[in-house]
Amino acid sequence: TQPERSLVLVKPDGYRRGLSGEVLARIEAKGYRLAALQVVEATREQLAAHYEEHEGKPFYEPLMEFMASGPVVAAVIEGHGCIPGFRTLAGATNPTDAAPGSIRGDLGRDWGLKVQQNIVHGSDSPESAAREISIWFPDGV
Ligand code: YYY
Ligand code: MG
Repeated sequence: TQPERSLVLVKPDGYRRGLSGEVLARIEAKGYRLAALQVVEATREQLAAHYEEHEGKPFYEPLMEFMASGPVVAAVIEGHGCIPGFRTLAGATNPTDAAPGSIRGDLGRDWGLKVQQNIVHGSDSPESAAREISIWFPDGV
């Protein structure tokens, strides 16, 4: 297989809770390389581009509001299989369902809100990864 890159976000809940280091440590412990890293407050435009596939869904507006509620850590990670590999590290979207050992399973929970606050985002395909990396790192990696 070819080495590949994925876009990872530590979402505002993870950042606020001081879990950025824990997430990055798990990525590095897995063996993926950090190719780019920044703390950033997302603009509405960035978030709209990032979540364009979800526009119109019931959780879209709460998701946008949540993602704009504070800084995120944006990272580009690199390694063979890192796109599906990070999805496995992250665990299921709903932290209640996420397996122990995963980031969402170990560190997340249901807070009774309109949107899942599930600590991390990871690209779901090579196409999404390329698109998302250009949104968060417009000057290149
Ligand atoms: O890729 P992943 O983050 O695991 O889930 P998506 O289906 O792409 O949804 C993006 C984001 O939206 C999810 O991380 C939380 C939120 N969300 C939600 O709050 N409720 C849902 N039923 C589905 C998604
Ligand atoms: Mg997704």
